[in-house]
Amino acid sequence: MRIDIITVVPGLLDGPFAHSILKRAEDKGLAAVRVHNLRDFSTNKKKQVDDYAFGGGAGMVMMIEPIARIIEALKSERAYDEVIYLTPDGETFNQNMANELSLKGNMIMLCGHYKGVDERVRQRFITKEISIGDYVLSGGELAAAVLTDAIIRLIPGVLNDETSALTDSFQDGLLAPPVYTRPAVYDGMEVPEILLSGHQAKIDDWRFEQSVRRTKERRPDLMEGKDF
Ligand code: 6GU
Repeated sequence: MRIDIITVVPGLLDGPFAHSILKRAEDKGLAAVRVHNLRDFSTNKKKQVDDYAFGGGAGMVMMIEPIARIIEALKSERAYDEVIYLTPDGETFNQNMANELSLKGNMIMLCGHYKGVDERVRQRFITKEISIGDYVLSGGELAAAVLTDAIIRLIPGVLNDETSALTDSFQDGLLAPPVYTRPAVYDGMEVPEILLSGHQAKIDDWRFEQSVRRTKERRPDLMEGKDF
């Protein structure tokens, strides 16, 4: 899978893909993330990528031509399954969407800025509009980093047993149970005895009960339609 991210602030995305699981995915050849500066595709001398809104009002609008140029250039190199626009008025991202997107081939992510993109960009090029939650960020870059992380770690072969996605919170629709490591006693605080018992079936039952309890307490909305 290749992810091409289009942004007016490429510096914001310098860090996240060079580390840890995302770096390993790239090193193994399972995923590649490339960041493109939209300004390099500006069609005028001033390297302008935004302009005043027709009809007036505060805030600039991202112009269609530079965006069209970079998307056409990318599409001439390879096929893309999705062109995603990161915007606060998109569909709210969740684990189901991450699972679905992890099965795709290549993707383009366009980061919104200013007052957003000219509506015709959405009509002509965008296949999905995604938000990461009900709050406003300065631009779509951090949202693109969030999607990229959530998607790439689900590609088969990226995670090993230690980091397996199968036991993540949300992967089975429940929050994860509490976890412990050495020491078995810290300043009088003991690890639940069952975890030291060696009875794997009982440990699995305990973890499931803890998951259900934690989900009921913290996220009762996730329990709807579940019969335990
Ligand atoms: Cl995708 N973009 C911006 N600017 N703000 C957001 C967002 C995206 N998702 C939540 N807030």
